[in-house]
Amino acid sequence: MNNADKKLQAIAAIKATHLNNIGVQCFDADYFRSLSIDLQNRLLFCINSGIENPESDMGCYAGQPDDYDDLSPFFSQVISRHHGVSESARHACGWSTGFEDGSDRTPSELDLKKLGLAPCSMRIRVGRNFDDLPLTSAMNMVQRFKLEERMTTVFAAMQASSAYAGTYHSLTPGHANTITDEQRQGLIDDHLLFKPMDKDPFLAAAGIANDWPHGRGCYVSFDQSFVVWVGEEDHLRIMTMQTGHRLAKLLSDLKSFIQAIVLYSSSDFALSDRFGFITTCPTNIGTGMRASVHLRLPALTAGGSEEKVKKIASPLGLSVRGLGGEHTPIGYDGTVDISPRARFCISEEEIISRLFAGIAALQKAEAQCKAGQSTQL
Ligand code: ADP
Ligand code: DAR
Repeated sequence: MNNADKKLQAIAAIKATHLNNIGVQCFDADYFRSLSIDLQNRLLFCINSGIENPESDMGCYAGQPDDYDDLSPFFSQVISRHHGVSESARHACGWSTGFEDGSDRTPSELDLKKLGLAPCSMRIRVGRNFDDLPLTSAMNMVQRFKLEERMTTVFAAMQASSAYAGTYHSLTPGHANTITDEQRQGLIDDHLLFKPMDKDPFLAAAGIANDWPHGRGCYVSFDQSFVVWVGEEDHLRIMTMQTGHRLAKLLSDLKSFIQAIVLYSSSDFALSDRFGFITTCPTNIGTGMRASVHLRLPALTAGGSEEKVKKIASPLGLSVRGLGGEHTPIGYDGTVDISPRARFCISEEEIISRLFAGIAALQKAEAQCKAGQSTQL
């Protein structure tokens, strides 16, 4: 039995037992057999993480920027299942690379002070990938060094900007900007750098953690408001993190920061007419945007569990993560990471509007819980 047959056998077994594994569930053997050998290999590459980790939710990652379009019968099903859209859905890309339309649709309000909140830790990030390199799952060491070198040049150009001037911290051994383990841990504790990737079974099986930690690092502006991750799950995670109330300002600041990066880098981001901004994981396709606020909900998290928050948040289209992000525990004081789940077939402006509405609803539920009332939203 050849390698492909073994994989097909494994897929059939997982399909029968793991109904939540979207990548495996959307794999169709007849479609697979209709493909060229090259596309068959690319499709098997994409679902390898779901095969090696049957308990996956998404169960697949793209390997090449063109995978979504070249394997669209598969990926349109995956996207439909995860994002709750039709298989023919197309993402209208408002924030195209050059922001050609120049329009600013940022909602003017969305001030968290109106909800009676103390200054909050707010963060908006987007995943972006260059269109002239494989995605992080399929890069080799040379390509990872090429990505880091490209961004080192961009970060050097940024020193001329008072808003974005900062420091690049490399995880690459021997890099001019390489940092110590203590410095790395400090950046992680401050939420400025991603967790080690080599121990994540999903990322390891997908190839995303290959060559760890070579070609990885993070850029942090001197005021720590603007951050770029290099070589994590996407080529770039571009983000702004600020403590305050004004969500709309964060969105506007991020848009300007992305524009500066586009200006300084002589390469284009991978962008599909149908799927929007290309990301390694289909959960981020479209806008690539996650907008989050750290919210203290001591009544709803009494006993240290976020289950009650999730029960309220899920119907509101909100994800609940821990203090350290995905797959981490909530804060000892009941702080949780709240963000809209939607990334695809939604505008960036609508994402922060949903975040604001979600926080308002959770604040109301917290007050009801604190007063001993049942949470009625
Ligand atoms: P991503 O948001 O990039 O998908 P994670 O959920 O793992 O990845 O979060 C990455 C890091 O960003 C974690 O350290 C997490 O604590 C931090 N983070 C996310 N949202 C906020 C926020 N609103 N304020 C401060 N840190 C945040
Ligand atoms: N754990 C993987 C990926 C889920 C989405 N999270 C990302 N992309 N960080 C799964 O397939 O469940």
